[in-house]
Amino acid sequence: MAAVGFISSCTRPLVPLFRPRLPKMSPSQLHTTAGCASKDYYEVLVLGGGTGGIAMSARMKRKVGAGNVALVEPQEKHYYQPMWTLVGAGAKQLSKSSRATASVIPSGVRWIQSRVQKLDPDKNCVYLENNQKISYKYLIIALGLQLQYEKIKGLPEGFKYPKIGSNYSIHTVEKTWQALKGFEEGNAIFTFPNTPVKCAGAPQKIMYLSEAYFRKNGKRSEANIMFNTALGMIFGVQKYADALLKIVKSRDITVNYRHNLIEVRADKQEAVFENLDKPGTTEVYQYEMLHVTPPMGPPDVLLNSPVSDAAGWVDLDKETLQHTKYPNVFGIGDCTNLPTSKTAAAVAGQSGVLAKTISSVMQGKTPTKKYDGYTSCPLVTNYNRAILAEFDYNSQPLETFPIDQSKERLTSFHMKAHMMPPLYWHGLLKGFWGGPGPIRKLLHLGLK
Ligand code: FAD
Ligand code: UQ1
Repeated sequence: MAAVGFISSCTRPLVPLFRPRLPKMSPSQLHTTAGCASKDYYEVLVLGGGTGGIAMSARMKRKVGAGNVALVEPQEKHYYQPMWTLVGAGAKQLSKSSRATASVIPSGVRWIQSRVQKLDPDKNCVYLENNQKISYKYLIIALGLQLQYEKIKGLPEGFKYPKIGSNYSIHTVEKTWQALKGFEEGNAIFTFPNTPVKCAGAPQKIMYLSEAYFRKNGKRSEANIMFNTALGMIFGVQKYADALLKIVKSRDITVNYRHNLIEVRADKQEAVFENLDKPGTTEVYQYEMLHVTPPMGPPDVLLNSPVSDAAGWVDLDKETLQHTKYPNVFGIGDCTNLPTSKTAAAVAGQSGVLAKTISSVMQGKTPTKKYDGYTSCPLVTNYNRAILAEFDYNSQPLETFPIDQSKERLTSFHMKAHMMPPLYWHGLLKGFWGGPGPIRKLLHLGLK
């Protein structure tokens, strides 16, 4: 729990004239609250220390200076989630995907290690655990989304059994690799739920990797591979959907559309799907391997919150990322209702625009910079190939490189597996990477 002091109202408290001299601290200690003088008002308060929260803390610290930005995040570790696709396929180690939260919080940004319980934007404050109140001038909400395994009957307890895994959670991603390695013969089933998800390509990336693994290990003829998706299409952008449909056909993968996982009987290795086109009808599939993509939704704290829309997502202007009702409130990433695909690449594009929006608001100007919905999904299709999907709010391709990115390429795989992690840790999280827009413009100079 953070040792941040209490004030009785949400108005700005007096700054103490004297603070005790603090002993020299290591970088990680600098971010802990223990032993540090505490405040309960910040010029910028950031909720959530994932991709968007850390990136925006770094940008805001540069803007308003050390000591004026605080970040609320309960977890000791920060994860580079995009690596989990490769962890589930046995190509990377889980330990390589994490760093101590203290080490990714920019110096000069105060880490309040707690959980937001309530937002009160009419009074410019939030409440944390133990009813601790923190006030702000500007608020950035970056709370991510919530995994809802419990919405599937038999989960999460079914993960105690073998043959089932899920790349979406730190607790289950290594089980995917166990299931893949232990595959003997039968159905290998990959699911996609009936809710918005983060990285909408990830549910099928692990399927292509599994197919390649079976081929490499002489198991392919024993495997009946199925993509059971609640959606009615394989991917939301026509250009990449066409490429993926060719791949599933050539690799003899069955796609069952409008099939929504509702129950797992892990003791019997059975998965139950509802057919969304025939309400009330269910189909039971025996599995030898099951990869579950769970239903997802907004974090509990946002449900019925004044900052959220009816579904619970933070309600933003889709171009400026400013809140539709509270002009000093902003949002970024998976917790928002921005109508684009939820990815770290989208967070990168949003972070550059949001920094400009906040700058304008701070100067009393109308924000002019516009987010175009940029998002990207490197669709890994093999242990050395990927399709690099990049697109905008209109589901139109917005490709960085002047080549056909819908082709499976070694270069796209290298970019995903080897270039993205350093770009994430040293560019995006430090507030220097706002997406590939400038590179795209440069590479397309002179092209139509
Ligand atoms: P997060 O990074 O999830 O951060 C949310 C933070 O809020 C967390 O740290 C959480 O602890 C904190 N929090 C939650 N509730 C509270 C609370 N009440 N109080 C305080 N803090 C709270 N993206 C890509 O661009 N490319 C990819 O290839 C890619 N692949 C992916 C593969 C997988 C398997 C997964 C799981 C994700 C992938 N993504 C990919 C998606 C990407 O990781 C996310 O979209 C991105 O991390 C979202 O950032 P965020 O800041 O919105 O949320
Ligand atoms: C990206 O910017 C990003 O965030 C750092 C990702 O998340 C890890 C991505 O997966 C991708 C593809 C991008 C976009 C970057 C380029 C160079 C196309």
